[in-house]
Order: sequence, then C-alpha cells, then structure tokens
Amino acid sequence: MFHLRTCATKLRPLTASQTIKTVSQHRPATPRTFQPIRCYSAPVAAEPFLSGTSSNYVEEMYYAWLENPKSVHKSWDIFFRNANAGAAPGTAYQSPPPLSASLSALTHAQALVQAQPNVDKLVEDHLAVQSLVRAYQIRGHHVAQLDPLGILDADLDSSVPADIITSADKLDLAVFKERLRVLTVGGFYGLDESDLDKVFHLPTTTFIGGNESALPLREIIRRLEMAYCQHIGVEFMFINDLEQCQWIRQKFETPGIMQFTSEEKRTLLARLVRSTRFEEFLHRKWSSEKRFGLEGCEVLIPALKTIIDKSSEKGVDYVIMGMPHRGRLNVLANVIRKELEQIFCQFDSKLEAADEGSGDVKYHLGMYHRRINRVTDRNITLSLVANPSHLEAVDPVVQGKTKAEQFYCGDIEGKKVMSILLHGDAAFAGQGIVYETFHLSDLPSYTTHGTVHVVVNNQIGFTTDPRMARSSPYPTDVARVVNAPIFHVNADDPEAVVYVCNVAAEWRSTFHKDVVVDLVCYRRNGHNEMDEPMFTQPLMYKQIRKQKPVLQKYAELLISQGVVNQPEYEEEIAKYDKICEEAHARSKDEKILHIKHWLDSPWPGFFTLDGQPRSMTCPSTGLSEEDLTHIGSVASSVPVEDFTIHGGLSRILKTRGEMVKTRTVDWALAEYMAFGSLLKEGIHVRLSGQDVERGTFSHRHHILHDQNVDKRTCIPMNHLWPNQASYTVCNSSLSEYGVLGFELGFAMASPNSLVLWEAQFGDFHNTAQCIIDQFICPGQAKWVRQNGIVLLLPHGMEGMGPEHSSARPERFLQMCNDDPDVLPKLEDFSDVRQLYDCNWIVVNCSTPANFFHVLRRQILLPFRKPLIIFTPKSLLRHPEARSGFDEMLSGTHFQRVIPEAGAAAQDPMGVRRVLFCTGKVYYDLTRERKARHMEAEVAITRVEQLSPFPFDLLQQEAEKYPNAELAWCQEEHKNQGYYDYVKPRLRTTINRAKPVWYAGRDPAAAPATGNKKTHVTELQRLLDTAFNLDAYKALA
Ligand SMILES: Cc1ncc(C[n+]2csc(CCOP(=O)(O)OP(=O)(O)O)c2C)c(N)n1
Ligand SMILES: [Mg+2]
Repeated sequence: MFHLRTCATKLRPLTASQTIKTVSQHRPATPRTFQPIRCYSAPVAAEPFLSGTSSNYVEEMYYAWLENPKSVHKSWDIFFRNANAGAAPGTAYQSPPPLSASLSALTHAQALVQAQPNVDKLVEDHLAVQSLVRAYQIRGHHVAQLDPLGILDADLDSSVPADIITSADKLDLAVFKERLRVLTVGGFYGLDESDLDKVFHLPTTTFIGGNESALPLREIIRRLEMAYCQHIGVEFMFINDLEQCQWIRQKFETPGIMQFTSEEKRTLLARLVRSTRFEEFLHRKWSSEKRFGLEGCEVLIPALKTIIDKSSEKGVDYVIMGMPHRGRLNVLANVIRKELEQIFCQFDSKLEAADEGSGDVKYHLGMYHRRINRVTDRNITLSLVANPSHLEAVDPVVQGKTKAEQFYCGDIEGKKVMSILLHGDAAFAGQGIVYETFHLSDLPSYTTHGTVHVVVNNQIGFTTDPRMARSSPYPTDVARVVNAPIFHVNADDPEAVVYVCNVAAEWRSTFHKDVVVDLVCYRRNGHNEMDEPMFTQPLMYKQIRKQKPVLQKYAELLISQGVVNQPEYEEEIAKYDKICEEAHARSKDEKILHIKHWLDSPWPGFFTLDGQPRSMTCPSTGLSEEDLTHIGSVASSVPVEDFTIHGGLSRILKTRGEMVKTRTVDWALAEYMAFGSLLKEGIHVRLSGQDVERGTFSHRHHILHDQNVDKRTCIPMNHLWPNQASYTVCNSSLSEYGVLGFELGFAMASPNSLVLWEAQFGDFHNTAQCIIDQFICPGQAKWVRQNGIVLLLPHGMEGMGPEHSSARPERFLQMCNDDPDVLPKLEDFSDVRQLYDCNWIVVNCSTPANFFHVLRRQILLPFRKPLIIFTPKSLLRHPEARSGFDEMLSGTHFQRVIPEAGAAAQDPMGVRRVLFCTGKVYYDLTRERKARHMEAEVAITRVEQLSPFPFDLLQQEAEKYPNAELAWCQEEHKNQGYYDYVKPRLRTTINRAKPVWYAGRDPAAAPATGNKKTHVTELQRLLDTAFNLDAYKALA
C-alpha cells in the first residue's frame, strides 16, 4: 500500500485538484515500500503522549503545521510552537479553546502553559473524525437512498452500519439525534453532542472540505452524507490503489461538484422524452407484442448516451456493445439510431424473410452504425452484438470483438475502441460467465483496457425476488474481484445517473480498467408486456402503480427551476411522437424483412456488394518447397542471439530440423507450416486456450523461454518473413466458456485472420457448450453473420479414463445441418458449394498434411465457416503419423476422404470388406490388418471430413468394391462417436443397397473405461470384429 506518511510534502493539506496531482506524481514506478521517516524535531518527538496510533496522527499534524501553521487547529499551533521553543516534554500542550471562544479565551488558554493537558481526548477526537470519514467512504453506500420505490434496500440489508452517523430518514431529526447519541456518548467514537460544533482538521484522504482544511464536525457529517448517502452509493474502498481511490473521492466528495448547466438539463430531458415516448409508441401500436420494454429504467438511454459522449470526447471512435433483452429496441432506436421503420417493420408478422436461415426475434438482433456524435462532432461507430436468449453469454464475445478491433487499428491502449456491457441484476449476479469475463479483463492478450458495465437493476428477475436470487449484498459484487469501482445510483434521479456515467467514462479513459454503473430502478410492467407481475410481487407493484414516471418527475423539476416551460416540454414530446408516426407510416412500405440489415460485424470488401462470396472455388492449399523449407528451418531454430533454451527443447528442435531435411512433417510441424504460410499472406493467426503456447502434450513450443533470463521469450513464428502478419499465441485463463466466447468474438471482427481455440482436452468444451450451441452452430442461420473460428479438440481413446478421452464428436455431428437422407446431385457436385451450405465443418484428420491443408483451406475459402477439428494426442508422436512435403506442395489439397491405396485397391473385386473409419483408429486397423495378412481382403477408407459428408467420394469408394461388405469402425462407444451420423448417410450414399455394419465398442454411459486392461480388451474386441469376415453373417 502506498503510505501517506512517507514524507512531509505528502502531509501538506491539499486542495482537491492538488491532491490528485500530487499523489499521482509521487506514485513510485518501482515497488512501493514504506520507509518511515521520523524527522520531526526532538522536543516534539519526546512528548509522552507520542506513542502508537496517536503518534502517527500527531506526526501528520506536525508536518501540516510546518507547512502552514494556520492549517492546524489553534491548540496544535500553540503546542508545536511551545515544543519548538524548547518547552519540556509534557509542558508544551495547552488544552484547546472552545470553538465559540473569543480571542480573550484563546489568550487565556495560551497563558496556561503549565496546565495539565487533555491531549488524549484531543487526539482521540481527531482520530474519531478520521474514522468517521473513512466509515462513510467504505459504508456510506449502504444507507444511500438508491431505491426509487423506497421500499427495498439495494444491498438487501435494512440496517445502518454501526459506525455511520446518519438516519435512514434524513428529515427525521429525532431519529438522527438518537442515533448520534448512541454512537457518541460512550459509544463508538467517543465524541459527544457538544463536539458537533468543534472544528476538526480534515485528513488528506477526503475532499469534503473543498478549499477548507478544517470543518466543524456537524458540517463534516453533513458533507459526508451529501457525498455518500444521497442518490449515489459509491463502492470503491476495496481498490488497492491510493491514486484511484483519491480520484474517486475527489469526484464524489468535492462540494458542489455535481452541477448541470441549463443546456445539459434540457438535453437530458430531451433524451428522457425519446426513451419514454418510444416505449409508449410501441405500446400504443402493438400492445400485445413482447418487447421487454424499458419502463421503469428509461434513464438507461441518457445514461448510455452520456457514456458514449464522454468517451467520444476522450478519443474513442468505436463502441461495441452487448446487452440483454430489456430495453434493447429502445437502445437500437435511440442510442445506436437504427432507422425506426426498420424496427417497426419487425413487428409486422406478415413480412416475409429475405434471407436464408432461421433469422431471430427482434430483441436479439445486432446492429452496426457509423454516424456523427452530435455532442462532440466526431465520427463514432456503434455496434450492438447479436445475442441469444442466454443471458450474459454475449459478454466474452463482445470483449473478443473489441480486442480484435483494437488489434486491427493498432489501438494498443484501448484509446479508440471500447466496449460497453449491459446486464440485468439477476443475470449479472447469477451467471458464472460474468465472472469468467471479468477475469479476462486484465490479461495481456485479452484485455480491452476497461469496459463500462451498466446494470439495469430493476430489483427483480422475471418473477424472482433478489433475496431469493443472490447471496451477495448487491448484484454487482462480482466486479469487486477485479477492483472495479461500482457506482450505485437511484435511476429516478436522472442528473445523478448522468453524473455517475460521466465519471464512469472518465474512469475508463483515465485508468483503462473496468467500472460498473448500477442503475437501481424498477420494472413498471411484468417481465414482458404479457406478464402479470401482481401474481408474485403484489406489494412492489402496488407501489409501482403509484410511482410517477421519471420523465414526468424530471420535467416538473425543470419547469419549477425555470429551465424549460410547459409548452416547450410538450413540444419536445410532440416532435418525437411525430418522428415515430412518420417512421411507422414508412415502415408499411417495407415488403420484405432483411436480417442482413441487422449485421453487427460487416466485412467490407470480403463479399460482393449484395453480400455473396466472390467465387465458389478454393485454390490449392499447398505451398512451394522453399516456403516449406524456410518455415521448417525457423521452426527448428532459435532466431535471436544469446538465447539459451532448455536442453530438452534443443533436442525437439533438432528432431524438427532433421524432419525438414528428410522433407517430412509431424503434427506440430504441419501446424507450423500452416500458420507460418498464412502469416506470410498477411493473415493474422491467433491461437488461444489453456497452455497452448507449449501445448498440453508438450509438442508445440511456440514460445521459447530463455533459461537464464526471467520472462525473456522468443516467438520464432514472428521471425518468419519481413512483412508478415503477426502471430499471437496465448495461454488463457482457466476458462472455456469465457475464452471460447472471446475467440469467437475475435474471429467475428475480420475474415482475414485465423482464430483458433484449443481445448486442453476435447471434453472440456462442454463447459463452453452455450457458445457452441447458441453462437457457433447456428450463428449464421440466426444472424447472417459468418465466422471462421477453429476449435482444436484433442480426442482419442487412449486408456486415460472416462475423462480426457472423448471430445464428444456425436454432439457436433448431431448439430450438422446436412440431410442424412438426401443424396446431393452428384453430376454438378461442388465440394465448395457444399461447404458454403453447411453450418460448420467437422473433420478428424489422420495425417499431418491433411491437418495442414484444412487449416489453410479455412482462409482460402471465399467464405467463412466454423471448423471443428478432433485433434490427436498419441498420434502427435506416432512414427507413422508423418507426412511428406510432397503431400503439401503447390497443387495439393485437403483430402475429404483418403481412399484405400494398398493391395486391396489394386484388386478391388477381391475385397471382402471395406472398413470406413476416421482418425486414430486407422493406425490400429492397419497394424491389425498387417498382422493378420488381410491387406488384399480388407480395404480401409478414411473419412477425414465428416461434415459436410463427402457423399460423392464415398459413393465412388463404395462402388469400387462391389463384392465387399461395408462396415463403420470406430474406437468410441456405439452411442457415441460418429456411427449415428455416418450410418444413415453411408446408406443414402449407396442407395440403401447394402447394410452398413458396426465394429466398435458397445454402448456405454461413460465415454471410456478407467481400467487400462479393460481398455486394451475392448480395443482388441473391436479389432477382432473388424477383421472377422464372418462377424456379420448371423446378422445378415
Ligand atoms: C442463461 C439464461 N437462463 C434463463 C433465462 C430465462 N430468463 C429470461 S429473462 C430472465 C430474468 C432476467 O432477470 P434480470 O437479469 O434481472 O433481467 P430483467 O429481465 O429483470 O431486466 C430469465 C430467468 C435466460 N434468458 N438465460
Ligand atoms: Mg432484473
């Protein structure tokens, strides 16, 4: 902790602005250590009462006195003068004169040099006042009047903290006095009522004095109440940074700091008019339509606009937002400024959809809009990211997109691009993804340099009371883990809201850290407009029925202040109503609904003007021999001077070098070739996930660590070519949901990057299932938004037990949209067209070369699709799982199917069985076939691309062996793996002419056995079935 009492300059009483400057100037760059400098003069130091806490206090007084004798209380002045003049210890002190004392009383006090001092009481009183100030700073928010309804406690606790002198009802003087009596006379602080008019020196950790350095206690309490117990509750004292705490104190404690000009008040009123009348308009026109209206939190619109205005003023020109259902249409209309007719026509149930895919309901769609910010006159781009119903799931996606936009425009400090995340109170407290997202906020490869979070805290979740929905006092407590300040504010006080939002935006631009604005409001209607809230919240809703809308309250206030008059106010309303009516009339001209008008991330230049791919072909994904050799040589070297790597790594690099010499690659090298070549073509590559830098299986080693210099690293991939794109490889936090969401968002920003997320083991993807189910699988269908994210999912039955074995291929395959029963027209079949039509690509490569090709194809395709790759574990080091350069040279392609090429293929008529398989089991099958000398009788065909299903190639393969039985072989259990997906498609391929048999493990609940021996027995049994040519006789 930065310590205040380190030198005299820091003890000088400061004005508000001075303090901020001084503290930040004196903040040491190196680790902050406290060096007690005890330099006050000997006579003072020798005073008997200078011990423990009081000595610190006296020391502070002494330095303040040295700076300016008038800055301390008169009694201290006398004491220090006496002490400095050489008074003996114990004789320098004079008891302080009463505050109302006349000059003669003071003179009298000075004369009593020898009188017995009451020093302890004086010191204790000052310490008590210091504690009191601190109590308000820490706990004042607990008594702030945050609930507009006045019936609930925002912190779910109706008690008043024991160390705060206040009353719940400020007008009730009797309650106030009683509380003061309990806390003072013999109570907490040892002050008594007569102390209220005594003047106390203010510590430098408060700004309530304004230009005064001392105030009467009564005034101190009043000002603390003004700062901390009105309509704003500030939670910040957990922040471990003095500069930041001082900054916040200054923003909320400085007397009179919350001032608004008439112009600002009128703007605020106009924004409230828009927000309120928009909902009213929708209600009038479509009273029975769900819209999740904002009524009860109309102030959200001015709040967001304030954050955007202030951020724009500070240099931000791109704001990316994520938000749930509540008030979304209002935000689209009045913050993003989507054309109203586009919103209104969404309510027309008869309009046909223009785009392919499912589309989505209006309160989930995204938006992208560039316009001039009228307040700052600067260009601003606003993007609202489309989201599923799953609350908070969009949070990491927004962060990933924001990071990417920052990356592409070189905004390394987040000065130009920022994110705003909106939350509901129940979801913010309940959803774990909020926590995961917060934990990304300060990580170098994931930070967006501060997010402004805004909580629409209507104190209810659907029908659930907050007391049943969370265990924390506030719904926002999760933000405390990252030291984000939290500003609770009563949403019925629009000026307090706007003030807080300004501070939040300034905080973000000053410290580049997260901040939370908690709009404590209410929900005027049910959860949606059809719901009856009185079933479950009768008392709350009785109160809500009586509650005057905020617009009306604020208009009355401004009229009473003479800022606007009634006709002006009515005119503002009429003006906006007219805008809505006209837009409504225009919306009737819309004949067709275009989801693509709701795109949150357009990719200019990538598609044709009407949004189509520029071609339906894919060039060769091979590389020149020189490029392969060059990448291979960098991958096997240390491209910087004087860099000592680990001996074990030297051996790995040496092996890589030898492979390059023999023109072969293993898995790691194939990946290197794919990434390195894309970087040359200007494609940014980003690989993220747990321990990906080294690789869970210690095969990758993309970051080299100097063994002699701490934190000195080298990324050879960034030393490949002179003008290459940059490569990011980053170990993530231990999160799947958050990190996969983040990478999906990163991939959303541009088609010109290869973004990969690797699960530590494939089965861990299920903690990110929401991102897979709601975004990756159906994203394009719902939001016409393409995404080329790649999931690397280590998969394979290797005797490691039920966990770590299966990446659950069956789940991904079950969600593929290709029809199992319809054979595509094979005359004009196009594999690229098939890829274009699918929702995602699922592959399981059996060779490094194919892995290399599929990664490159991902970028060389003229469109983007998510790619799911089941990646190997033991195959990473399998001596046969190698590929030659020849398989990767220019002209070569990804092989969707790798047909049998051995003896069986030479004499197809003699083949008795074709085993179709995918992935690692191929190597078990070939080994077994060889051992049984069955190469001529059994053909083994590898399906490398499972989805979209290679009907065309498999038909050729099946037809090639007319006398053979067909079987699907997998190492996974029968109810898992690929069987259920492949079987009907294979049957369709052969026109159901033959059965498709099964060779694999029996159905099971767990993905794999925990017993090594059982594992081996199971494997042998499936191999026996695969090569027993009589196995299916009885079944035929
Ligand atoms: C992950 C998830 N679980 C459940 C729901 C169903 N649901 C929709 S809204 C809602 C209540 C949300 O309350 P809150 O976050 O306070 O937002 P409010 O509707 O009050 O604005 C629930 C439970 C959901 N949409 N997402
Ligand atoms: Mg709520």
